[in-house]
Amino acid sequence: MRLAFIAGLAVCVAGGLASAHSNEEKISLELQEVMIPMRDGVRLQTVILTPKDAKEPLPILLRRTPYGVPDAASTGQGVPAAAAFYGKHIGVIQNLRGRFKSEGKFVMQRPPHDPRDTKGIDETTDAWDTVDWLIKNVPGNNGKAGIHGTSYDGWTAVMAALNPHPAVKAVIEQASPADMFLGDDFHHNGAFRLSYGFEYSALLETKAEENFHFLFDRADTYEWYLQLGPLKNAETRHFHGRIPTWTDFVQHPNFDEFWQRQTVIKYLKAVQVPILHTAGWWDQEDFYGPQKIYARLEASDAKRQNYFVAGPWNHGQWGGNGSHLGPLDFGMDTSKYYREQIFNPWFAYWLRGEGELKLAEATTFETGTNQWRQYEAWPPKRGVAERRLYLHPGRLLSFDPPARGGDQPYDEYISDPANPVPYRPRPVTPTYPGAEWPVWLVQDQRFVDHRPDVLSFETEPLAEELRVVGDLSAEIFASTSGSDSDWVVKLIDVYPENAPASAATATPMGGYELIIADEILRGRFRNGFEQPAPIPANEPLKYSIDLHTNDHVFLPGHRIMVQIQSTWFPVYDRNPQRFVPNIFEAGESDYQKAVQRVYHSPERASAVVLPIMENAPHTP
Ligand code: PG9
Repeated sequence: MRLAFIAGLAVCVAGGLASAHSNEEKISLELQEVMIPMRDGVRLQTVILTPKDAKEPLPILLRRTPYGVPDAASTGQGVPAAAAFYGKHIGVIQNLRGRFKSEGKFVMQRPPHDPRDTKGIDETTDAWDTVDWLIKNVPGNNGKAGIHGTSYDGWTAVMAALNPHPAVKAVIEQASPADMFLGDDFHHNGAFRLSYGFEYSALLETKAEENFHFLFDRADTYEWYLQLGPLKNAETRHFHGRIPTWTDFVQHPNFDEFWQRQTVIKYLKAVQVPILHTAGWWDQEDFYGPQKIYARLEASDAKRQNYFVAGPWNHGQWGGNGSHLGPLDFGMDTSKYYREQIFNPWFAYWLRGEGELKLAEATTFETGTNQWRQYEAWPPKRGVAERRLYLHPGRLLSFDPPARGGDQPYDEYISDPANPVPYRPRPVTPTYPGAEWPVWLVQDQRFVDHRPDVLSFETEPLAEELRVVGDLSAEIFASTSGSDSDWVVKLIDVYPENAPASAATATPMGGYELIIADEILRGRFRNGFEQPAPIPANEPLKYSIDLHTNDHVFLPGHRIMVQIQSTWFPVYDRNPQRFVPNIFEAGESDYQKAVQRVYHSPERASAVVLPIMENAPHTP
């Protein structure tokens, strides 16, 4: 979730008038709250922000959200970030059904209705009805509408794009989830995102008129979740059947019809309206979504209206200050660049007919060297060769395959659900509204690499830079003494010992271990997500793990590291390591220690597969 982020800009709303001003400009906005009727009579709470002294008809820019709309007393929560933006659009923000004063029932990621049901409603019809009403009822609009939003709001933008109202001329989705079982907020590859799933469902479903923060009675939620014990205790001790999304988690532990109906991917048949997808390399919530949605639509983009942008951001950082993330300094305000060079010109072109659209198919920020790059395809098709970086005995990594006659075919550790690897340094503060959650993916991984249940394999310092551009994966050969297991792979950039301190935060960077790509796979789903299957004990098996997409340069003197572990807590629940049909119903005694072996022999050569680009591409 990302609430208001208004950079370099103050927005005051008083007596129905909002005024947005930076040092240079002051724009007055008329704030009006209306209840817009949907086709089934349900009315949705909607705020309309109209520039006061508009000299010409303006387009409408709509955002649909479960998180609340600005009111006259607020400071303009969630209003687009650049002041210049205000004067040029009629901003509209609407609460989804059942949230705040909107009527009807809130359904978490309500799937599209059955097309045979002529009276059916969903987020696509609600967006359609809203735009229709706005175009007909808001004075001074130019008949065109754009839709945008981050995360949940980004997903509602994608849903609107499935069957857009004819007035909708352009969409920007930022970090829209694509699939809640495979890669976004609630599960990754079937592994349940415990702290996120628990806290987020409580946030939205405890009270209709509030974003509710669950009250932990411990400062360290690592400890709290550990003491919760088996997942079934969440229901008996806290939720008591009152949080529908939690009930859904419990009832749908596999990629069944429930999750398959919810995934937006299957509804994306063709590009219906120009659409731009925005992803953050260190997005802690929905990095999977925008890349998969872009890729799916790209397969049917006859008119070339589907675009991809990725920057060095956490979840929603494009709306704020993008000059650094944690200690990583990017040498420029990358978010400002995005807003001024991409977001604003996109809507100016499609909604107001201004300028030319000079956007490359893909615009990505290359981390390591800190430069924007443009590509004619994503992932790039030209100049990229796949190379395997192999695990070796002695905790080494190298592009050479493991040699015959190596002394030790595997490394081993004990994974203990009673002592899981923390995903960020303790105390693990609640997900929201803390400052730690947004930066956990860039935290120094040295806090775990000495643990006996984390295997770290490392290259020698690189003699030359290594440019990783495109899609990455891991192929890990591993065994467990249990009958179920999680496998976590992290690809890490290890800074040289003499690296200068961070220009942004003065953090010492010598030896810093920065995650570049990461993922978890729940072993029971190794053959498919619909049917879990026990793992045969002590049998080495191949696990293929998608490490998604990236644009990163490992600089000379840096090392590459791969960390492997079997717990990542409490962002992921603990795999009991004894196969049970439904982990949400596992008992205390199902949680057992397991001996894990990761192989690096010639027959079982575990590796990460990297797309290496030899020559630097074009810079905008
Ligand atoms: N990541 C959040 C979310 C999106 C969709 C469903 C559930 C959670 C969000 O930031 O909105």
